[in-house]
Amino acid sequence: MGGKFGEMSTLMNYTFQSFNYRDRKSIRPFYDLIANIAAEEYGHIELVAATINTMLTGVKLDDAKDEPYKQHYLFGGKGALPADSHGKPWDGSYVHSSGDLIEDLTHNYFLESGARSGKLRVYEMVDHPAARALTGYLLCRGGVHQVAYARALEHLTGANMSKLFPTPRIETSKIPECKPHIKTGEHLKLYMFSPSDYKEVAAVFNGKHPETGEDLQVVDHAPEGFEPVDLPAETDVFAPDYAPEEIAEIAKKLKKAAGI
Ligand code: MN3
Repeated sequence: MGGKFGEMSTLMNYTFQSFNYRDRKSIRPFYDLIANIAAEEYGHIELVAATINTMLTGVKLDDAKDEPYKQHYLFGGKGALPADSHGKPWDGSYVHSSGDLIEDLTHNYFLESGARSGKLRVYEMVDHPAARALTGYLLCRGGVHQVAYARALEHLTGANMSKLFPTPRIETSKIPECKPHIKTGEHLKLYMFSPSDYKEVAAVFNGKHPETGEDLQVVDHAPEGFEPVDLPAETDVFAPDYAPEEIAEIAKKLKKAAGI
C-alpha cells in the first residue's frame, strides 16, 4: 500500500494539496474536488490494510521464509505497513504539492493513471478472492478520481485528458470484480464528505463518463461502508499478545470499572 502509486500516495498528495490550497474563496470548486477525494483515500488505505490483514491471517511463519517482504511477519506481526511490495517504506517525496493548481491536477491525473495500471497488474498477479475484490473496488473508484482530475483540467485548459492520454486502455467493465460496483453506479459518483461544506464540487465534476457516456453524479454524503471483519488473534507473532485472553480479561475489568 506504500508504493509510489499506491493508496498512501493518493491520500497524502491530495491531503497536502488541500492543506496548502490558497485563495479558496475565489477558486473553491477545485479545492472541494481535491479535498473530497483526499477524504475518500483515507478509506482506501483502511481497505488495503484490511485486505492485507485478511490475507496474512492463518499464514504459517514457515511459509513466510520465501516472501520478499518479511517485515509483514517479523516487524508487522502479520499486519499492513506503509511500504511497497519490496518493503521500501512510503516516502514523503512521493507528494507533489507545487502551489500551481494546473500542475498539481496534471500530476494527480498521472498518479491515478499509474495507480490504475498498477492495480490491473496486481489483479493479474493474484488469485486470492480478497485481493481481487479489493482491486475490483479500487479500480472502479480510482477510475472516478482519474475522470475527476481530467474534468478539472478540461474546465481549466480545454484539454481532453481522456483522449490525449487514454491510459490504461483496459475498461473497468472488463474486470468481473468491478461489475457489482458498476451496477450500483460507483463508477459515476463523487462523494461529498459533508452535506453542506463542499457543494461547489458540482461545478467541476459534471458531464459524461468518458467510457460509458453516462452522467457523472455528485452525492451529498460519504460512501456507505460496511462492518469491519474482526480478525482472530495470531498468537505465533504475538498479535495482540501470546496470551490474548489475558488482555481480554483486563479489558473486561476496565469496562466494568468505567460502567460500560
Ligand atoms: Mn484510491
